[in-house]
Amino acid sequence: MRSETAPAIRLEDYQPPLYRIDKVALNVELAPGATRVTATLEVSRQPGTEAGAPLVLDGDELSLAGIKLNGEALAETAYAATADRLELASPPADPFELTLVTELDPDANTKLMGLYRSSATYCTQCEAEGFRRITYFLDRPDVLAVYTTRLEASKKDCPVLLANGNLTETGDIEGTGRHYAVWHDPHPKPAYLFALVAGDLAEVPDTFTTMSGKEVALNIYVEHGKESLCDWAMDSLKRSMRWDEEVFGREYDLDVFNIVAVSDFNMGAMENKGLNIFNDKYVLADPETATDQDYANIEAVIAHEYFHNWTGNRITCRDWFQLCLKEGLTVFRDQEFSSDMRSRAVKRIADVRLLKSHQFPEDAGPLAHPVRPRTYHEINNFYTATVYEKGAEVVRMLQTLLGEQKFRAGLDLYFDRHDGEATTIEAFLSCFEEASSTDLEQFSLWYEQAGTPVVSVETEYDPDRKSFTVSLSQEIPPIAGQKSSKPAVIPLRFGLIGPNGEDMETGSVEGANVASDVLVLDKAHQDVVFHNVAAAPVLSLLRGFSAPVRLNQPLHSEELLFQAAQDRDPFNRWQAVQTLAMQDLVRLAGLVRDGSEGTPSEDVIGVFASVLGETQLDEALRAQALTLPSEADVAQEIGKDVNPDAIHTARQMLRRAVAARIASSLVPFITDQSAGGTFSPDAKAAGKRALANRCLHYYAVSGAADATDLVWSRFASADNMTDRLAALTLLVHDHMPREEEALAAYRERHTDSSLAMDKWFMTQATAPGNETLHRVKALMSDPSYDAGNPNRVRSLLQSFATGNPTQFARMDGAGFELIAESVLEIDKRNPQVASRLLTSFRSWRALDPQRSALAESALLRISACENLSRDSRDIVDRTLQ
Ligand code: 0A1
Ligand code: ZN
Repeated sequence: MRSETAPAIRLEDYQPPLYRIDKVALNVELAPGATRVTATLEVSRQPGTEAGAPLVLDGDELSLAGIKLNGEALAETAYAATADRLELASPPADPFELTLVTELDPDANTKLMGLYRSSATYCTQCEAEGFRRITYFLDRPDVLAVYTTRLEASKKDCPVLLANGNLTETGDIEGTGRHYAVWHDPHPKPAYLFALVAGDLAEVPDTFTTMSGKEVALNIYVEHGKESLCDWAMDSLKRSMRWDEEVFGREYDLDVFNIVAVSDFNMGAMENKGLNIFNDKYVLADPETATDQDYANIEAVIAHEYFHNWTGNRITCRDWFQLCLKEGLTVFRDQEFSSDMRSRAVKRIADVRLLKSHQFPEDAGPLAHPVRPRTYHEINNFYTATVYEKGAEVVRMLQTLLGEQKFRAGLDLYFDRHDGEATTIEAFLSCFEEASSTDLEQFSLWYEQAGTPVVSVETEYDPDRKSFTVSLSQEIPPIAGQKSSKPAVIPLRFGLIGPNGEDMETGSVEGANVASDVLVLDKAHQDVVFHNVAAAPVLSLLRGFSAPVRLNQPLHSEELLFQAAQDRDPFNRWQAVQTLAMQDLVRLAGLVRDGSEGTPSEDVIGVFASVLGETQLDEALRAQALTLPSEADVAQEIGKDVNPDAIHTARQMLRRAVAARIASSLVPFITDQSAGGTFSPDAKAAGKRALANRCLHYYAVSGAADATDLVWSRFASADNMTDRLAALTLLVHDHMPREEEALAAYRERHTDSSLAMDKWFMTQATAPGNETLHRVKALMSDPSYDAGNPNRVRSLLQSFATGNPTQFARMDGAGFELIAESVLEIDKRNPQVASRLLTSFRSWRALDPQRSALAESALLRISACENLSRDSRDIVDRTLQ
């Protein structure tokens, strides 16, 4: 029997809860195999609820071992309990106390939702609907309760007992070898923010004094022996706490802030109140095992989870449709934090790269959905790039449209007005409307409409009138479930670059609302006329990527070359270089596909060569500019009939041509970095490494006689993971002579670090070439691989499916088959990891007919499977629709 699609949950059906639960007292008696949870709930009717209305609590794979009402055992006829539901047919009219006992087996919980064990540590994951796997509850974000949690466990196995809030009591249970701890969290919270941890962990302590002088104890808990890997995470935490005070006036509100790193975790991290639980990948770092990218990610994720304390925890979501209320806003906040810690331009480029490579394809394919979806079957599948990254772009546009001051005033009003509430996007936007006296009704379409708007631009300069006309139009291409769309409010940051490279002053402007350097496009078509423009300008539009749109602006290569050299907006300089490269890659890929000859454009090669010498730009920016669009980016630009092999060949051609042109200038950049000195993870030092490694990359590709020696020596002598991994990737991806030797040496060196071994798996899984598929299959039986650990699965299989376009979409269908089989296998134990892997098929319809037929048959195989999880059923159904 085919597994059934779960019923659709719709935003329009939202009803407030009939009952409230004001207090929760949990007593969790932890023991391997059998953990007993006693939950005492203070329940009362919501105003308007009829006396005796049934109380229906959520459960998931639960078994009820006891139930009492106001301390008295309840007759069997008074309730009905199944694994996923507990109903009291007619509860008392007055507030009452309901005591529930459930028995759990955390060791058998392979879904990593609810209470489970990672290595020997007990931990929880309750977002989105994991609390109902611990006890029966009104498991929805608009039921806010004050929690007191008593934990009890073997003192030897679990010396550390943690839960949300402040520690109020500890003690031994005489003669049993067991002990307990009681934690009280005074802040009412939804169940998805509940957490507990128990285990034998090392504590890394520190303190932070808040802006009002309160001392907060900070602790990071990790496996013993990993204490020295927590310095960067702790430093990032303290900087996040200070920054949120200085930039947004937000102070921390408990006596302790605990972070626990676990090695088995479905997502990146979780913002549980006062007890953040992290995938260890976003905590542990030292130069030996972490790249500069890892350091940047740790800084960003630590900040993200901490910032949730206000945007998510103090003010939470009314229902899961409002997920972007906390996620979009918190991503915006962590992006701003990283921009302040590092180079703003480089951070913006990295964020836009991520948006274009992850969110744009999502928005153009079968899994497209609005930033605030209107319907879902499985909420776990909506922790997407659209909700997170596009959600952050929408907040950024709000800031651009209102200006920084009014934006801040709106946010202050939001914090004041909604503190302690579970609220909505409408309430959020109202605060900005009021604080800025702006009507945001049309703006709110950004939350309602899926798809990426295409903004088309034509310009005309009239030398007699000295006027410059910009004709703009916007349209969202039709996507599944959305045939038509309304014009959005699109802030376009711009400049008119004059012949001398400076931005020109202009006279009056007609046809659009223009405030300083932002032009607002809010109609389907708009002609904007600039008067008193002294000479024909180059229009630099969408500076800083001021809106998440695709820009269709037909600039000649001379104009792009001019922009690449002159634009005072670093983002658009970078963008101009990318656009030039992209145009050439699309042209070359077309020629290769048709079996024709072609050579890369001299102009494009020239522009890359000139970037290297732009010493006034910082190294990180030059490294970004020297990076060609990825194969996936080119595939997206081509959009249909995609042939990944042709794209790969085209990209290799351009890469080699650039390398040949700049080879003779590269060595000083490469060796400059080997000079050594103490390692620092700061942005400046990381930028230098990035540029050096980019140069090493081109040197290796140039085929210079000593290229292998240079790459090998970088690999062998590197004193940090960034350099070592960059060299390893070149040796493996370009199949250089010492490839195997390097892989063996790396393995030998890092065999004890699973995070470093993830990079070893990923490097091999993303190597182009036919033999990769066999290698990936062999690696699945490697002793260091563990199919039950989400990080390992992501490093080997997810990176193969998303980072190796030619091999995933092999012409024999074996790449799709491997992923389909793996999805089916993983789905049995961990549906969330399986369904995420399955999303790698999302662009299958854009492939050429032969490949898309192969992808479809792999998808149909998955779809035909009996007992598919709700998570994977939802994704496969939508992908095939
Ligand atoms: N809220 C967390 C991420 C998270 C989301 C979903 C999860 O399970 C379905 C787990 C964690 C964050 O934004 O960091
Ligand atoms: Zn988040």
